[in-house]
Amino acid sequence: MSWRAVAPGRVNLIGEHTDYNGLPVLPIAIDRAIRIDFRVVGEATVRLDSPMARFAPFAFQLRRPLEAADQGDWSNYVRAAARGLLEHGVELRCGIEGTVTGDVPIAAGLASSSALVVASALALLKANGVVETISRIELAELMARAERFVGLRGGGMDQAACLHGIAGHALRIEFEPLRVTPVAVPRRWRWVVASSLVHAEKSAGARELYNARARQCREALEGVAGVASVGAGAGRRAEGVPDDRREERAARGVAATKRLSYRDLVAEPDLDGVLRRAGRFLAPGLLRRLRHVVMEGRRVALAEEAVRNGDMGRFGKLMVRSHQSLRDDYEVSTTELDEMVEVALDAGAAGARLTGAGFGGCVVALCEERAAAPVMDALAGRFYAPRLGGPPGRDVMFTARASGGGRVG
Ligand code: NG1
Repeated sequence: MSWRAVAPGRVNLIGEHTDYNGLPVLPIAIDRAIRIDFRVVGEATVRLDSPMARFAPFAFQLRRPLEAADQGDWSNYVRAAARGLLEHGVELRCGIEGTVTGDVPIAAGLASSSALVVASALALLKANGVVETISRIELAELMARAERFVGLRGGGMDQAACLHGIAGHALRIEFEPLRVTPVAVPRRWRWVVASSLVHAEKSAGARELYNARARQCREALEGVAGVASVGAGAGRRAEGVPDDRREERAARGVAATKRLSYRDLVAEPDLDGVLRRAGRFLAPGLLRRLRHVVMEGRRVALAEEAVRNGDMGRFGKLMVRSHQSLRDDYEVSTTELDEMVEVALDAGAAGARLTGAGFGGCVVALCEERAAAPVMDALAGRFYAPRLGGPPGRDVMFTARASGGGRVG
């Protein structure tokens, strides 16, 4: 008897590089997925292959400690899922044998890696008859932790989106604790996804750039703890600590008494004031990282409100601001991504931005139904034709539909 585990990729609509800072994101799960067709085997072994030449067949034992293969080896995503389950105490007595296929573009910021991790976990749970023993939220959290085994200090957006997708809905995902709230997207809007043709391999080059951003965010938060009034409770100044004293403490790197979080900062009524004061102590690069994260956190809330009000024009404007901030403050955009955003907006998109971690990958453009074709034509003519010498394939540019989450059966 054979089974199939399916896990979708995702397109993040807004809320970029906020998840690992404990702030919400707003992605959709898409109608492109990683699939594992498998049969259950009586021994605790995983044996998988793929029709794609770059993915060599592999096998490993479901036994602790489960060692990683070489960096960049695709089996590491499957090993990560298995290791996550084993370390959680799931008994994996049976293994799987099968084939991995899929149509989520790889290294494109569309969470193909998390889709493979989640599909692997679903297959292993099914093989051992324990799918129902673990909730989707629990599995999303577990797989987010497990994927870090591959090296990216990522947040939990991708695994949660992959497991909680709902057709026609964006997903507001909050962290600590993980919570997913569906938000219906008005029907006549389309999400055009277009690749910059630059791969951002998170298991290789882009990994260090990504992890460095996460580190800088932590440093920036520590640096600002002394100048934010929010350490003593959102919206209030720390009582009994005069401004100059607090600034002096910050200058010496002394953290405020309560540990400050990005969530505190986003809730701060005088955020401009905090950022101004932070500018006196933080290195300019760290200030820019901090500013992106907190302003992006605010944009997610505004964007959600816009969708709920059916005001997609406003949503589009927030996407544009998000892109500018990722370009100027977070410095994860590329000239290709910037150019594509310009072309899409010029051709009538209501909004456009890079999606995923950046350093290459894709843009997502929000288009009214009738604007989708002109936007795609403009990207084909102005961006792809000079680079590809012809029209882009379906792997390079497509419209993404908000779709259902991972499943096995
Ligand atoms: P992509 O671009 O799909 O690798 C990464 C992280 C997300 C999130 C985004 C940036 C992983 C698996 N994915 O996504 O958690 O931080 O970057 O918003 O770590």
